Amino acid sequence: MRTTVGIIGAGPAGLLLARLLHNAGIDPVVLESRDRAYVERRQRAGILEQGTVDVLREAGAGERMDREGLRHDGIELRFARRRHRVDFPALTGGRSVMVYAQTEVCKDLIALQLKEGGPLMFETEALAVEGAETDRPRVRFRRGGAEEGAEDVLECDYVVGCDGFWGVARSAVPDGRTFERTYPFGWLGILADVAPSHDELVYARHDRGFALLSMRSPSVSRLYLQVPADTDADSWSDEQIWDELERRFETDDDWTLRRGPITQKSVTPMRSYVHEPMRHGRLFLAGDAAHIVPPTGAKGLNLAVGDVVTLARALAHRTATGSDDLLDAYSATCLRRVWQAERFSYDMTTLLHTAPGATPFEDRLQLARLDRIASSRAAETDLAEAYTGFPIG
Ligand code: RFL
Ligand code: PHB
Repeated sequence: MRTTVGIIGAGPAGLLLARLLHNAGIDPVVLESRDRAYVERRQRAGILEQGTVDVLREAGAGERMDREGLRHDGIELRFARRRHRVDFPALTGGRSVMVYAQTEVCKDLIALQLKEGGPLMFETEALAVEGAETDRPRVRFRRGGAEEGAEDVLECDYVVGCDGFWGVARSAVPDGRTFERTYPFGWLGILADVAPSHDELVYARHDRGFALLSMRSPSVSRLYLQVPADTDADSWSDEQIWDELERRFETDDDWTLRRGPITQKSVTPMRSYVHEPMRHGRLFLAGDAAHIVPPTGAKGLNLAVGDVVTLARALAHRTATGSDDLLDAYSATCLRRVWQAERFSYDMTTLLHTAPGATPFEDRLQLARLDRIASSRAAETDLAEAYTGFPIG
């Protein structure tokens, strides 16, 4: 098999890159190890930055998002039984975010790809990227489905690793440097068939740990609880989860938490990770394959979008002009934005979570940082600008 661009992974990064390249007249081949149903159901991100919304619209993938997505003009910070709303448009010159689940973004992009784009091969696992330093890089892969077990090679002009944190592409970038931090806690996340208890997201700092109220639709809530890193989700009963959420969201006014049947439950570990550079020869890394942020800043999917927009532009530029300038700048261009998101995600995480062994002094500093955001327009603006998104490119 031969193609111009071989993309490993059909998460948001790989799928959007395929769409952007298709629109630029380049039809890549996408290899995905899982089946379609799995990719479309994997519960993950919920928040799209303004820039991500704009990119999806321009790519012709925003129709259902504009119909079903929920525009949010702010978030609430909750601490010391107080509530503070951060008003995004007022602080950022009109910017907002969209609540539209990653599962839905992927469904929309898969439908478009199958209808209009090049090959998207599910149940096809990339085994290795070879020859990245040559002008004919190759992806060795194994097919599933009817041709189960058959090995094949995809010859490419360029290979893009969009295969997430556990993929194979990153290992083909030698001499890279990694920067990493793990956290001693994770998130227990639930989906529940109940109307959200608030019309915007609520980020709560509590002595017992962090809690987040989010949503998937006007009738489905998504909620998270900070738990120790090695927690088994099944060790929490539904009633224990609701009781704990209720405690952590408690306020001095008459706000109440609505309960409903829990339909999904899982624990997500927290990690900060960056691999530099994001390129080796004709192999490029994008999205979680190159970097991970803890979910507190809602940045992971949005970073993946920034990477592939930058890469699609560079590949289109190369095709149109023969110049490698933008491809050569790819890694440095992306990393600048990546580190801003790393910083913000780290700040939000340490602002809102209780670290095991934190001293009373550190607890007070955390409350002082929150109080500063609630009382200084400058501090609040910094949060609003970062949350609604850093510019791409
Ligand atoms: P993905 O989504 O992991 O997709 C990688 C794809 O590659 C496939 N794959 C392979 N295919 C072929 N051969 C191989 N050898 C392969 N190895 C892997 C995988 O099956 C998969 O389909 O990476 P991508 O595209 O870079 O997208 C990144 C985002 O998924 C991720 O950053 C976000 O989900 C992070 N995230 C959030 N991001 C946000 O912007 N806003 C949020 O509100 C937000 N909330 C979250 C999150 C992530 C969470 N979890 C579970 C980690 C909340 C949670 C709980
Ligand atoms: C979500 O809805 O899944 C979500 C929202 C905001 C975050 C993380 C996850 O910061």
